[in-house]
Amino acid sequence: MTVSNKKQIVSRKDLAINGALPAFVEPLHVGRPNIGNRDAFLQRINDILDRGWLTNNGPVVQEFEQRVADYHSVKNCVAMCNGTVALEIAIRSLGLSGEVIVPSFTFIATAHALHWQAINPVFADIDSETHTLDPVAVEKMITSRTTGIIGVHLWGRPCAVEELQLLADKYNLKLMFDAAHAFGCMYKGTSIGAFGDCEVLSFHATKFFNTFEGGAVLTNDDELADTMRLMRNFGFIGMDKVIHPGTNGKMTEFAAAMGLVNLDSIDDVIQANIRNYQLYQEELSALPGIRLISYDKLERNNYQYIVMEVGDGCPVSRDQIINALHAENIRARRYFWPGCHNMSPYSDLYPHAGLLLTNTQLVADRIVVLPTGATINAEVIKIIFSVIRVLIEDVQ
Ligand code: T4K
Repeated sequence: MTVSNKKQIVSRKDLAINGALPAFVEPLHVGRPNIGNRDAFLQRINDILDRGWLTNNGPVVQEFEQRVADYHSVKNCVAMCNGTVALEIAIRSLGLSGEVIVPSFTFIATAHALHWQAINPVFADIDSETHTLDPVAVEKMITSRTTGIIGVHLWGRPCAVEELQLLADKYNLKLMFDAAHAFGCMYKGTSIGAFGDCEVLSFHATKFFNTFEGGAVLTNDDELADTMRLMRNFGFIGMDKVIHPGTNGKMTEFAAAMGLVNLDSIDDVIQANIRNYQLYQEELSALPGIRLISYDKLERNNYQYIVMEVGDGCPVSRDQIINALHAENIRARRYFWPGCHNMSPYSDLYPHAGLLLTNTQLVADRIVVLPTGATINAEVIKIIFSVIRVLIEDVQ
């Protein structure tokens, strides 16, 4: 099945001339949604409207949960209204309290999901190669108040899951993963969803796989899944009986319909992302001090993030590159600069956290995330690189 994204990029002949370089008429974004077959989606929406069952664990959500669980070879998928609420519910269902160790180099939702529940996120440093939690740094941050660890599979690259599990076992801690970027990704042949006590997906519009807004918790623990199902529906069991504290974390039937349609075109999206990654890689060889992060070719990955590191050997800074790209309407991003520890409220709560986050600071200052997805092609990638090349040549 083909991916029917609205064509966003105009062809080169339509590009306006801005100095020596063609500029994009429409902004070229990171995070353009991958949208599956439109007719199939509209058919599903009509069916939902005819049925008159819009939310509250309807048949489409149930079908969606089964398909996502099967895709990840995991026993339970508990669908939620977004990834942040899924994180909050997972954290609460595991009984986390006191301090929980997380990376600072992540989207702010990872830390906020803890702070929102009066739990202190304790930031541990990352490995500068993998960009995920460094288990040695994690161990140094464990105190008597620590109850858990949340690893983040950043860019879809799995954390050091085995080492983190050893630490969790050694110190009797819960271990969960923020797998917001890691839909369908694998580690040593095992799909995301099977690691730790549970793993949390995000289906936000900008993600590899989207349901407009949405999220889910994957777990092989049936009891935990049952608790989360209660918690996402106010703790209701039956019509009049509440047996657990809860909130409203439910996914709508419309969101699930979007997800089911997008699942059908997921292989096309991966192929487009891999093709783009390879094209970016080819262009990159000409540029000094710049490299793309790598993905393990032996493992399934969604290649949703084209992450460029601007190293010391590059004659221009990361921010000069970002500014040059933005001037050409290419909206590259500095995800996840400047790190959660430098954002409110954490910069006030832990003003000295940066002292122990050397790699986090180093990596956060180096990253440029470039556009990818089905709307990007070889011509666009060449233009993006010519913007960077011209900038570098200008200073050399
Ligand atoms: N954990 C991690 C590690 C995460 O990365 C995230 C979310 C979460 C947890 C929380 O999951 P959710 O609660 O969101 O399900 C975006 C997303 O809002 C956020 O979901 C995502 N991470 C984060 C990495 O990126 P922004 O601030 O970059 O969003 P925004 O509005 O600037 O959109 C980015 C670009 O995407 C825009 O330049 C244009 C494009 N776009 C965006 C939307 C919403 C579209 O083309 N169409 C759209 O509908 O945060």
